[in-house]
Amino acid sequence: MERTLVICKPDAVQRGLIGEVISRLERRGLKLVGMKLIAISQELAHQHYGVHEGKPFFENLIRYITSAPVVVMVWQGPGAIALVRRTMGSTNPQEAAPGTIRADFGLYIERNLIHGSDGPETAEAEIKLYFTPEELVDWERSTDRWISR
Ligand code: IDP
Ligand code: MG
Repeated sequence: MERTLVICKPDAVQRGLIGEVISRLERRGLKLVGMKLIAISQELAHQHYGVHEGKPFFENLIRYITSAPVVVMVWQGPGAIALVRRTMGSTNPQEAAPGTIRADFGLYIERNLIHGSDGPETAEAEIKLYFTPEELVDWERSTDRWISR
């Protein structure tokens, strides 16, 4: 089953929106298999966002993601990667579709509340970056038979 990394970014944590994000993903039917509150170090931030190094917003992005604690999570389900991306909305909240997390709670691209892996390779690499295998829990959910076929 597909897994994806989700981060409630510092603004989501500071604004008390952790529960809102979790609730939306839970209601969607996805299963939470890992979660922790952490402070992202400079080194981890550079590893995670290395692909954006050199872009004009890079330094600001590093400052943003390291500015306060974040909640990192792994969510599992069929097509979880794309499903989370659609639930998040476009990178720029101004362009995100109404009903998405970024549209419902965001105004600026620099404060867009949530991260979600953008493909199978990045999901695998990002999950490894934040979680050891022992920190991920493979569990049976009693509601699964009402959610899956
Ligand atoms: P994503 O988070 O929707 O996958 P990416 O293009 O991977 O978007 O960018 C990573 C993060 O970098 C964004 O979520 C946002 O926080 C920040 N970012 C991306 N583009 C810009 C920009 O043009 N200005 C400022 N920040 C940006
Ligand atoms: Mg991205």
